[in-house]
Amino acid sequence: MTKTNLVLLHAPSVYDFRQESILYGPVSDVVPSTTVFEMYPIGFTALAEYLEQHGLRVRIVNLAVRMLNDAGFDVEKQIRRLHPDAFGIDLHWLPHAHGAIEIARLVKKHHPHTPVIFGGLSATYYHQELMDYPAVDYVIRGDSTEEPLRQLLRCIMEGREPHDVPNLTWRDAEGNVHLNPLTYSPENLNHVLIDYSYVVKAVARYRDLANFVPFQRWLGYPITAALTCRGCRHNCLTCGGSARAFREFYGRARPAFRSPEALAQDIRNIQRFSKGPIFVLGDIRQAGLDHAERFLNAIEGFDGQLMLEFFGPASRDFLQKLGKAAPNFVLEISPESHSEEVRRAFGRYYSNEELEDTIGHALEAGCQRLDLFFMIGLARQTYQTVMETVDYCDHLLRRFSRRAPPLSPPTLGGMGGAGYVHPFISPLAPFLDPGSLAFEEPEAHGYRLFYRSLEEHRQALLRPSWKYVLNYETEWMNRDEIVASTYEAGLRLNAIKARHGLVDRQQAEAVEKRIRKAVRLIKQIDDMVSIADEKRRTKLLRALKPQVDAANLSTVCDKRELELPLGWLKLNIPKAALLILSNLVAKATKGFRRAVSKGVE
Ligand code: B12
Ligand code: SF4
Repeated sequence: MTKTNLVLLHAPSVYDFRQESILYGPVSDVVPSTTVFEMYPIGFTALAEYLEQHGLRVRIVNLAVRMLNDAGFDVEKQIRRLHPDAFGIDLHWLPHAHGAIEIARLVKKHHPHTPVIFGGLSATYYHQELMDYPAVDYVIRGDSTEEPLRQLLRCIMEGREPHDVPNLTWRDAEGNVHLNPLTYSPENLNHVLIDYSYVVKAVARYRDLANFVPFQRWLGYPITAALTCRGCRHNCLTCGGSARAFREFYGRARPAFRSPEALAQDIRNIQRFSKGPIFVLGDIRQAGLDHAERFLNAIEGFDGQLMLEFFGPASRDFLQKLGKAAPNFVLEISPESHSEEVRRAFGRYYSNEELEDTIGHALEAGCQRLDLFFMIGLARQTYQTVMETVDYCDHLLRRFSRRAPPLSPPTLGGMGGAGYVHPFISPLAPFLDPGSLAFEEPEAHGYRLFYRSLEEHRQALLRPSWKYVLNYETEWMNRDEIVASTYEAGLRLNAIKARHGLVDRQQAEAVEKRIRKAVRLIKQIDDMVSIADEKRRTKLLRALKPQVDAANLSTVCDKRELELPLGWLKLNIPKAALLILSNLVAKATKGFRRAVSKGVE
């Protein structure tokens, strides 16, 4: 078999979460991942596809998902078996600060001479500090690393020093650290392919599905994502992916958009192998209404489930056009708070009236379901305002009680079938994003930070409960209040959802039981933390592990509430096989054509 040039490893948030007793809390309740954050960055597939098109061999190994799925999975054995020219590890999300660095150490333990490359938004932010860890050799900065990574791999394979590789932070043989300029930041997103065709090919090539699965429940709920852009136009207060953060830390002056036609093609390509919902990441209106309408024209007639996120209200006219183009559409909006004052302080400038108009227009346009996300830990938000947000959810559920038309294809599986509006509330956790306005100027925005450096965050991830992991508190709520209001809001919203038939009685009872258990555990852990004798403290915390593990998943809501009902056929294996075959044929014909043209020469 041809040698693999690069292995991309995705680490769990905490290594080894299977041994540690940590009450992670509701940190991942509203994303598909568990608290291990086992989902790898969408960029893994773009990087792999790009490098393969340039003649390099790449393999993805999702260590986090393997560890989750198999308690006996031997990470070191897996790492020992791999022999690429280089390893790449993502530190995209800061919650991987512990796992990513530990995995780098293990790689160096078993392959001391193989380079370790880090990348992702958090790696970019902390690139200089990462050089203090001997297991990390290179950091490629920025949001578009396909081409710099290709150049670096060539240097590694040819034994050259990478002085000219853009965006690279590296250590030379004498131990000197070099910061190459952050100059590579493509204007648009048309140089990469983000349709998972690499994954489909690689699964067949390596006969290995287990390492490519993006998150634990994916085979049962194969949701995929299509990326509209890198960067953002907005400046939400707590977001490390804001326009300002991209400008100051990731080398991007303005967002890079994928052309609407290419985006529509990505979605159609995904539909060839997956019948699951496709989540279009980033508001399609960000590049302007013309751009959005070109997308609607290009996607016209799409019959799959398309989930779109709107960063703010939309007009009746636009929603009607959307409903016509993609009749099975689902929307996600994050008003963050019912309070217009809190929402404004966050950086979202619209009223509840505009929000409710949008909800109504969307329903009228045939929207199948509308998810609303509210957050806890915001500027100007008090315990009382959090509870009022929950009351507002009740109001919305009463106002929009009309059932959405049934989803097609047939509604089987999933949990979120009933109802139209689905509200969720969860804490800003575990970390306030580095690079966000609130992180960079905490006092000016009413935030107080507990940790700033990468090392502080790495260590914080080992604290026994999410209250101690949180890297911030606000002028309006301290850590205890953030935790308490989260659980109280969770209990109240759960009861409201049960009353409106969004969750059945059994499920609501299970959620309530889990929340009450988590509240008891938080208190017990607080008592243990104050024990001075470290040995005794550790022993008591370890004894709590079975209970902690049971309380860790889906705390303030059931994760399956996020899911749309699906038909029986979720992954279209015959079509995926056909896709692989057509790729192989295309490759062979290309080789044949090259040979023929060489012969002609
Ligand atoms: C889309 C998105 C998601 C999607 C992720 C889809 C996916 N699989 O990637 C979903 C909704 C699932 C999600 C979840 C989360 N997200 Co998010 N997300 C975003 C968003 C809106 C866009 C990200 C994006 O544009 N990616 C595209 C580019 C930038 O990344 P990429 O293509 O994947 O990778 C490129 C580079 O990063 C780099 N790279 C990445 N990995 C590697 C590895 C190597 C070796 C190399 C060389 C390069 C490299 O190269 C790639 C291609 O060139 C940003 C906000 C923003 N505007 O950026 C937040 C953002 C990235 N998310 C964030 C957070 C905190 C989270 C969560 C932790 C939230 C939570 N508590 O649940 C989870 C983590 C989920 C998990 N891992 O399990 C923060 C991260 C801040 C930080 N520094 O930690 C951001 C900045 C803002 C925010 N608060 O939402 N997110
Ligand atoms: S939270 Fe705000 S700034 Fe961040 S990606 Fe979303 S819209 Fe952009």
